[in-house]
Amino acid sequence: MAFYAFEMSEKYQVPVLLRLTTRLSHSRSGVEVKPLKNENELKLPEDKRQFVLLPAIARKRYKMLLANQEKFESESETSPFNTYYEGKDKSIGIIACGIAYNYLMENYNDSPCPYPVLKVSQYPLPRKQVEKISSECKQLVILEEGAPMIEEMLKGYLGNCLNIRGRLDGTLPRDGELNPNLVLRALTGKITEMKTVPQIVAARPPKFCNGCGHIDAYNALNEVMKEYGDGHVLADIGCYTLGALPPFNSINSCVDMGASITMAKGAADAGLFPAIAVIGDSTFTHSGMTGLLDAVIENTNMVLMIMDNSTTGMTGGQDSHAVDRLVSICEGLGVNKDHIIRVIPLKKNHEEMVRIIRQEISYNGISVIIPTRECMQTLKRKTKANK
Ligand SMILES: Cc1ncc(C[n+]2csc(CCOP(=O)(O)OP(=O)(O)O)c2C)c(N)n1
Ligand code: SF4
Repeated sequence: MAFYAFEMSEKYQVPVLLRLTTRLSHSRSGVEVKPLKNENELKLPEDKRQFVLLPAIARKRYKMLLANQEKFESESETSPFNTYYEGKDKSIGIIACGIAYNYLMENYNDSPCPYPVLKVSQYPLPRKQVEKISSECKQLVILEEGAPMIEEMLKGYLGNCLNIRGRLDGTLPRDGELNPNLVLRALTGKITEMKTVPQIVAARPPKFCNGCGHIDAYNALNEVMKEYGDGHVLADIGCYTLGALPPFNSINSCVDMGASITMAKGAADAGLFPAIAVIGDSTFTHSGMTGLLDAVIENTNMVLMIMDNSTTGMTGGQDSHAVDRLVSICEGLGVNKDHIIRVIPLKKNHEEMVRIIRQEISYNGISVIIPTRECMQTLKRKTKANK
């Protein structure tokens, strides 16, 4: 679908979004790989103002986008990703999209699905096929992950004249992920045979790896924060977010990449003391640096901890731009050299870390503490490769 999306994008000169839902993003399976295409030759846009989205130009581009809607719709009608299955039992018609289609079909492993099914994986909705299923069937059940986008759209397509069931009328839960059991209950009103989750995929709550440096950094921070109570530590997304869970309960926020620093700054501006920001090394170079510049310029009274494990741990250990650069980046942004302090998060250094965190909290200005120790997983992989 990614190949196809790029082709559509080139053909119509529009961005095409590939929409992934939670379970798909967190699944593994074999995939069929197409031969790679050669990269397009470098070519500047013919329309020199294509990417100059000043209001007057943007208004024209929007007209072009609207003019293309009919073409997009006819692409959807003939798309290989939108298919119509002619089931015999017309009491229900099913519109299923993405992974919800798999959940549906898991219920019909042994026998074909008795109902007509329109599988939608390309948008806008294929209008003719939607009209076909809605005119053929007494009611429609809409199966879609996430927000009930199709269900809401159908009200516009078909008006309220048709019996449409899905997340909006409670046939399916309004939030949360779907699964084959919920789908079966939506169709039959009951779960005849509960599908159980095989042991091998049983839930495993996330936790730090043994020996992770984040553990030692949080132990030190927790000891200091006992004196101040909850609500002072604004954090970010990465392995260190696991510090939100017991037994640590060290952090009080995780909103989006970089938000720790700007939220801590806002909290400090509003009078919170101490205000502590906790961010990973990769997240810092991705989108934390601008917030730090702001804090430097306004000499905000806060402590920033950059958890440097020399990698992007949470997403599988990709290289981090921050490696060997954190101190010079902070200096470059204007943090006072005396208040950029590296510590090694190890049990034996606990007292020293506690002392430094206390000392920097008592400094009236912006301090950066950098607990630095390599992620256990990348270290293991490197050691193995060296052997
Ligand atoms: C905008 C955005 N892009 C990508 C991600 C995926 N993501 C989750 S955590 C993370 C970075 C984690 O690396 P780091 O900050 O170094 O912390 P670590 O996991 O190594 O402790 C990324 C890229 C995201 N959450 N948001
Ligand atoms: S992957 Fe690395 S950073 Fe993440 S918990 Fe494990 S040791 Fe810590």
